[in-house]
Amino acid sequence: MSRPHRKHLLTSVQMARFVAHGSLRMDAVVPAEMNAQAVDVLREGIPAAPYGAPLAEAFEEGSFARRLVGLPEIAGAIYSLVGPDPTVDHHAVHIRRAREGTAQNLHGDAIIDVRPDAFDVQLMYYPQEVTLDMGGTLSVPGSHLRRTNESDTGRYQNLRGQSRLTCPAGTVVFLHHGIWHGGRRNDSDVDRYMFKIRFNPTVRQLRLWNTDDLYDPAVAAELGRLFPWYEHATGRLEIYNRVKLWQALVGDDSYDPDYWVTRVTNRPTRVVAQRSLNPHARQPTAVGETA
Ligand SMILES: O=C(O)CCC(=O)C(=O)O
Repeated sequence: MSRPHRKHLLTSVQMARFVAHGSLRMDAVVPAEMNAQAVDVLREGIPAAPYGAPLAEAFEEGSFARRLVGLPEIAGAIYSLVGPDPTVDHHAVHIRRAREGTAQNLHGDAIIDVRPDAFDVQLMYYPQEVTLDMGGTLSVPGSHLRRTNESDTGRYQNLRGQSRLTCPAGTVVFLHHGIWHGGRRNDSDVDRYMFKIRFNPTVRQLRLWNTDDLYDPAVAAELGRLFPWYEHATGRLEIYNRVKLWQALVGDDSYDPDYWVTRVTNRPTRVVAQRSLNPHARQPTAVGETA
């Protein structure tokens, strides 16, 4: 995968928004002629690839999936998030059948994955317009760094601030691997299709995006965002977690706009104690004492 043109890379503010929300949405980014082919292609199925196949091997040159990930804005976002030459962890076509009668519970994909300084990205492509009654994917902004295990999250229902995706045809959403999400019940008469690809990075996720706006105050504003479902105190841990992630992404351990990380990682190593632990050793005279 060659480096996309700078104008297609994400900005620092977009990256910070991804780090805070755990997702990034690109409305109608796939052209209409591809969307028109997509449902037939997805219905037929995308050929399977072994876990961790290089992108170039997972999807044949010229195939629908390859053209999808090669669209300039999509390639730019993938590069910004996971870098060049990611591997395809797995991919799947998800169909919510018309009037199917059931919904998926909230879940995270895979197992508990608490990497504080790296992440996988899941691309979700919606070839059709998704209306509210088509059961667009439910997701919980800011849930991706919370430490819960896969389907155990299903015990939570209707969190304040959760979002149900409605979108125009050709929309792509990028999700952090940990985000809580689930397909909703499709109450419409139309089968709803979504194609998902999970990418693993093969390089350190370090300043891969367009960093021209790295010091824009909007970056800190994004990273400090609170979401309505957060508890008063535990919610602050999310800010801490995302500042740690941002520090890793920018390669600067001193970045800490609200001092949350500095405070709890403060373990100075300079020793000024003068008294020896050995009771027989001659102890130095304390300052101000007469010998
Ligand atoms: O169909 C959907 O909207 C989401 C499905 C999904 O992401 C999953 O099964 O993990």
